[in-house]
Amino acid sequence: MTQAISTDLVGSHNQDRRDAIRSEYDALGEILDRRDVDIDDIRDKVAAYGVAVPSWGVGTGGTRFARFPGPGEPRTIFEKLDDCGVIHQLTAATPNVSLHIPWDRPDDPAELRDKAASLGLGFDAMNSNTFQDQNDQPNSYKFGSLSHTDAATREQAVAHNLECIEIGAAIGSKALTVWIADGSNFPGQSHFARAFERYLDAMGSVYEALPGNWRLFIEHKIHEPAFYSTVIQDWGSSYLAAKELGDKAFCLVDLGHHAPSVNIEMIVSRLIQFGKLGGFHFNDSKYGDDDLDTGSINPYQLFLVFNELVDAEQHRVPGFNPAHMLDQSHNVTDPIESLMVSAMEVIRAYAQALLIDRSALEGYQDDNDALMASQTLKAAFRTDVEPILAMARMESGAAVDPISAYRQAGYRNRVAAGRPAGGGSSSGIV
Ligand SMILES: [Mn+2]
Repeated sequence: MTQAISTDLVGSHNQDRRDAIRSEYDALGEILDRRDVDIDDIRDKVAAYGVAVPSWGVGTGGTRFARFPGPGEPRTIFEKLDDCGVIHQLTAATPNVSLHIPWDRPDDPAELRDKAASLGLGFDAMNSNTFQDQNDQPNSYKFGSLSHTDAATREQAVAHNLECIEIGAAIGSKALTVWIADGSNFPGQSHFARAFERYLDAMGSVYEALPGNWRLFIEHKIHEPAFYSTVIQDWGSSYLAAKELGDKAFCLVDLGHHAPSVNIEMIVSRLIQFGKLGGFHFNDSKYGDDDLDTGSINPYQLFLVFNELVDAEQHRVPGFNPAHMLDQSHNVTDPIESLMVSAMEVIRAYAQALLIDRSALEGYQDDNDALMASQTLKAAFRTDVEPILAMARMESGAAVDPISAYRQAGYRNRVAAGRPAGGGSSSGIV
């Protein structure tokens, strides 16, 4: 396997921290033991957990106003995979990459699959793109894609999604995520019901083409780029579409795609209860679809989402298997650093949710003891689980402190020499 960061460097980095981590882990183990929690069980679950990295996340993103490229941006899907390999090598938390077509369209899918395998990576859901026009396409998506009023444009969008499935099948992916930018900017511009009907009809053709073991994820978004209405604006429309399409269609929750103050963890619970939670795009936001690093603004919300996921896992909800993916845009940080931090924040939320005293919580809920129910969640959230995460990383051969090891290795400067500025591929916010 190819390792971009010297394993000697990682080894000596960990050696320097080994005694401290062991002592912190043992101290936390005693605290958890008093709560009847076996710290090794939590560590094993943490070690087995993975969240997928989006290929577009390793490039510098932008805003509606400007994009400020960073040094050493990956120019091709192969260079993006190299960066994803670094993230996984140092965190042991991101074994899969989620690709975007056409940005990552390979000349030869087998070559892509081999490259990923050489880095110890696999592929999560494919992402189609009908929210921008490509140079060679006959019909424009300016006024929509899968829900466009023009049949030929809808057919073109369907054909693109079928190509994504075909490429994905060749590289070992088993899901397609569809987010459309279709919507309207003005009241009256679009007939809500007819647009949704056209979408369902077109998505039906995509659904029919899914291989037997594939899943279709429908990603909703309340606004942007359409500012008055979007065709799949919220989890209600997403659920209706998933229900209409069939058993292989599910809803995908991007944490930034909701109205302000929406209770996202409750949406997660509803989708779990009715068997339609397909997966996540983790990120964080303060105002809109900010695509900030996961857990950077509202870590408690992330924890509450994981409370629902662990609850479902422990109650063995049939068919429960949501895809966990990051979806962020990095404007002012090194994308590799942001993605490493976010992967660790997602795992932190998972570990904290595993610490919830669930039988106590259920007792307080039955007794209507609001204060103690809330305190039970807080007790888990307040626990500093960093020693568990660090131990899991160290034992997996990843770095105790991934950011520090990454900086020490000088990876960014090294690749910048071979990746001239201005060559960055288009990356966006989806
Ligand atoms: Mn997304």
